[in-house]
Amino acid sequence: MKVSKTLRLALSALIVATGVSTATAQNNAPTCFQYHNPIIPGFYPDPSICRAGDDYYIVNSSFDYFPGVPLWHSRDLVNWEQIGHCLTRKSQVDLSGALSWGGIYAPTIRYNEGTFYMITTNTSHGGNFLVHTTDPKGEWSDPVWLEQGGIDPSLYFEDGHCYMVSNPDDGIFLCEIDPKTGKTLKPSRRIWNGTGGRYPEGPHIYKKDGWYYLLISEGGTEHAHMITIARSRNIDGPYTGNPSNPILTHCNQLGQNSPIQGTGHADLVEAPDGSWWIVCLAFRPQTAMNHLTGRETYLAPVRWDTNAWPVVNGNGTIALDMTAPLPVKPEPQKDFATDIRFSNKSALGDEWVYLRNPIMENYQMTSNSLCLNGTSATINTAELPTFIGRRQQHIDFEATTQLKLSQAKAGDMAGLTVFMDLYAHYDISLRRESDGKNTLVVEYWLSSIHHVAKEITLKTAKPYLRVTGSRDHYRFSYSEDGKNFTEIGVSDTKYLSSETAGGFTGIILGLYCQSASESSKPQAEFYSFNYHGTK
Ligand code: 6LW
Repeated sequence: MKVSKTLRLALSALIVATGVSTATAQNNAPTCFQYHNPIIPGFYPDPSICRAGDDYYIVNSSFDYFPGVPLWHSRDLVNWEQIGHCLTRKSQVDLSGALSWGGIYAPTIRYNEGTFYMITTNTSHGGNFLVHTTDPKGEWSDPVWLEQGGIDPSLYFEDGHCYMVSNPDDGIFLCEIDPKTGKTLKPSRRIWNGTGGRYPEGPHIYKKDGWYYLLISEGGTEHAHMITIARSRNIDGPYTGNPSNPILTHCNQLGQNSPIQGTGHADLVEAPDGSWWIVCLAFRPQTAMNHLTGRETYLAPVRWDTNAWPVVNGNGTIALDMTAPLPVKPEPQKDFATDIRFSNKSALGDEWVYLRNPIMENYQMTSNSLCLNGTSATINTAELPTFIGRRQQHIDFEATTQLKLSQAKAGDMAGLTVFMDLYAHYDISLRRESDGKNTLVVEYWLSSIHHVAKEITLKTAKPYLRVTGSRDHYRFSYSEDGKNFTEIGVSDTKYLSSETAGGFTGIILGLYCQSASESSKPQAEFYSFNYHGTK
């Protein structure tokens, strides 16, 4: 066939525009790019993804932290910028008394006819609900409460109908709802029990080429986690499982030596170029089988086999370093650092979270500090302590702050905590003594065990406190000048791990202030906070 010069030029322009190189276009293979997993490191579990035009959005569960449900945006699937949270008001998210097993569980985000929906469960107060907005960067609606129980609710929209799936009674149930009122329009019915793995959960429905696909997780969110899928020609079923299930797991021989474990709780998205992608959670064991950075968000390519079943990353496992035919050339991935000199001219980034519903008057930005007002609610309680932190997102990291404690009475404290939950945290803090002096204290709280590792009297009123994390240890040091640091404590990471401490969260590096008595109102001025990690 003779191809005119104009047509050849037009073809090469099209090839460039679609990101397919001339060399690979000839053999029909798309261009591959490298990226690094996790795409969102740190405690950002239960990812759900949707696309609106060229924009992708991810949400994660948030448990007892506020605001609830981190919301991320990307245009290339691998670089994610947090654009806020879906649940920013107590009327949307009551976390009173919530622990790290409670609060907000797995959310789903969907986009339908100009509106974004986020559906989730408040396991501590009220159960399943959804919120909606036309502007995901703005405020989301008040909750629309739903009747079907279970956890991990998801939505599927088709032809003016809105369907909800979740997992009451150890099975996947489907109903039709009115998303504006929450009323059930067609009663709940069981549509699949999974392949027999425990905890069938995390369901999502998709439609492709006349099939309804039902993707779920089984095995529980620990090492036996896996993704399975079933399909039906009818949304009500009957659903038939994929003979090749599970389509993603690391609990088999292929995954047993991977630095990534617990792959599960996934969601699929189709890119504008017709390629399919899966986001899932997984964790990185760092000291023996223990992990501390929480369950994180990973990305892998999906292709559809000749029998119309999805295949994840070729063999059903994922890797830290990935090469995949991303729909667009990605920007270099960012390193998730925080460098802040607190002042009322500097806004706190979206990485900062509070425990439960914060008492906002206890957090004030001054001209040169973030001033925390301590109360008698300590970080060892399920009350509302004065606590603000950001996630540990790397196994190797360093976090440094500088602070001053004032208006304090004997026993009042403020400092930096490596916080898994109220029962498991390591703290480096200032404690006011009855003679008015400050003692620098390193202490380890592990359930019924409380160990004071070091107490030293300081000359400076404004010390720098530092924690350095590595696979096996957290090291605590301080400095009087911000340059020369002296190590004063080291403890094992494993005792704070999810495997030992439990809960669904990961380590948060928290700044806190608390009083030893009702009558005392200490203030801690934090001047700066720096967090850097390498992997
Ligand atoms: C979540 C469930 C799960 O709701 O753990 O890993 C639960 N999957 O689907 C809490 O994250």
